[in-house]
Amino acid sequence: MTFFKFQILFTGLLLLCANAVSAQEHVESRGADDAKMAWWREAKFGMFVHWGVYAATGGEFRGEMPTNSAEWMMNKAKIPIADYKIENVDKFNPSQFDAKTFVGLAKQAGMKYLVITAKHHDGFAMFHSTCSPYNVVDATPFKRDVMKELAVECQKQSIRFGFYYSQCQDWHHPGGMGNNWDKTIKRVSFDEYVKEKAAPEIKQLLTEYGPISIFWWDTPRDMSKEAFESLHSSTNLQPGIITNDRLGKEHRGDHKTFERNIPRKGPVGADWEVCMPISGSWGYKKSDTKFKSIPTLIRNLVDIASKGGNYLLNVSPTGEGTLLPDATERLQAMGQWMKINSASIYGTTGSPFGKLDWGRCTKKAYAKGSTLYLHVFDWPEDGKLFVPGLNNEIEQAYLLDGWQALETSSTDGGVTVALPEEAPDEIASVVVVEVHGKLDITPVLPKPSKDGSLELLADMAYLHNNEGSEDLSLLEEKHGGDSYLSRWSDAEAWAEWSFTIDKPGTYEVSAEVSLKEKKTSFRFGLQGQLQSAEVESTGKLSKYTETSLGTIEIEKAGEHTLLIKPEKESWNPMNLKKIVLKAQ
Ligand code: FHN
Repeated sequence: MTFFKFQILFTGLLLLCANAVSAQEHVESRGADDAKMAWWREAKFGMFVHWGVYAATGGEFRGEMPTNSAEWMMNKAKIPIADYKIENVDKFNPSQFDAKTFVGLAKQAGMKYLVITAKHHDGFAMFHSTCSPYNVVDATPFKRDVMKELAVECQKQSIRFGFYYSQCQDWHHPGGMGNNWDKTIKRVSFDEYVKEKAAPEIKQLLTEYGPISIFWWDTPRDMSKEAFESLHSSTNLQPGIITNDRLGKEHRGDHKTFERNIPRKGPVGADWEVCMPISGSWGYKKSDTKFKSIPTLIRNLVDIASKGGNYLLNVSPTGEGTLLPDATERLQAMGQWMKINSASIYGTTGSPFGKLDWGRCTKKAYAKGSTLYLHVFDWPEDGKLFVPGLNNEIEQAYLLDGWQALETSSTDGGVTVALPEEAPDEIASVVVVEVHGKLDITPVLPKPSKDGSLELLADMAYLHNNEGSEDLSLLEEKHGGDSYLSRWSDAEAWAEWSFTIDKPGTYEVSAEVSLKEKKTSFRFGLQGQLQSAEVESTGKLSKYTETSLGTIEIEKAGEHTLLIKPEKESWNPMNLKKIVLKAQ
């Protein structure tokens, strides 16, 4: 064995021991439910499954393809209950469905939990409901309890199992919400729907399908206290079950949910998850070709983990009960990446750094030190990976793939890791840096350039937008365009930028914005020193102009935060690309 191979082997043995020791000391608490949430925080990556009778026609109705996601076809095409039964329910017979194969795909992808739609808005039960014959066993030619088969198989393959249940919308039951098109319905109250269907079905799901780890509510609507309590109390039937924040508007649940979009930063001190379809539609839609690329999916997983969240990636079984090749090949590719790099995802917490130009960071903090997992998307051509603001003494550094030891050096303002010429993985290569002692990191904030101007870009903002609501989003313009704050319809939502300056003084503030309406007004400035500003229309949202807002006084050098807050009475949504501060 050459010396080099011996070195790798020896380093590898050292690391195994180090990780084995440090893994027992993994210390990071988020509060009261640490014990309950422990497996979920460790898991980081789950499979979401939207499967229903809409898959029988791939979301199509009598030759037409309704808009929106396939599971919404009954609503979007205003399909009467009787016709939905004829075209979808009566045709649902996924003869190729095999729970073992299906759960195996999730496991092989590196997913540790699976959440499936037991009942979606169409009201159809994908389990043998004992309170409504409108279910997969009694009403379709398939006659099998899909939920039961998956529950058993998940247990066999050690995948945590959970249900999605649309507790308010039900386009079949006469008391359910959402069906305003079928005039044959003889309405009853919502409370009767909860009493007759939702509550008993949820109770059945939580008592007849073995250990249920997750209950995923969706599209909350106002309801009576009694209705809420009868739904919420059911979850006590599964001690330790984890629920989301979508049962009721005020109900926090155990974790926040972001949908389709990854927040710029994770909510502080909360558990949260991003759910996202692997393609465009949640349910199988035969016209849906918008499959996300393999690099996008892997980098999404890394990005979300680097912000402290979980990734619930959705797949859409077809009317035959299988996944499209586009989906299986993506899951397999994610599994290949996870086979080598899962240590940098499972059980990690969010990055201690600000924005990193070359990629993302996840970490594991221990009593005696921390392990940093540097996910390098853009491999440096000069072989030098600069980690800004890292002040700790480095115990060791190595590539996660193959354990090749790497040299590090402390340079001004951080640590440089010497990398080999070739990146181990073109999508995301993981460099592991073990540091000694409590993490000591100097935040690297934007600061003025030599000419005294400071650009605060949209993607540097922290958005206060009800944790990821669509009402204020950061959108990345494609093809090298700039990112911009958009869809700012919520006057309660606001943005802030942290920055640092060396020179106190007067700074002119301007903003690059676009606005369709006649004008809009907001307040801007440092915390506690806000002043009003007004912006005139630029004609259309795609036309930006740089507008001076006025000047602010910054009395001392160091870190500051600039805010932009809509004036509620006279706010109109504007897009914003950047704020520029210029020393006077
Ligand atoms: O309306 C549903 C939609 O069909 C899908 O189930 C998503 C998944 O999170 N939830 C609702 C839209 O927010």
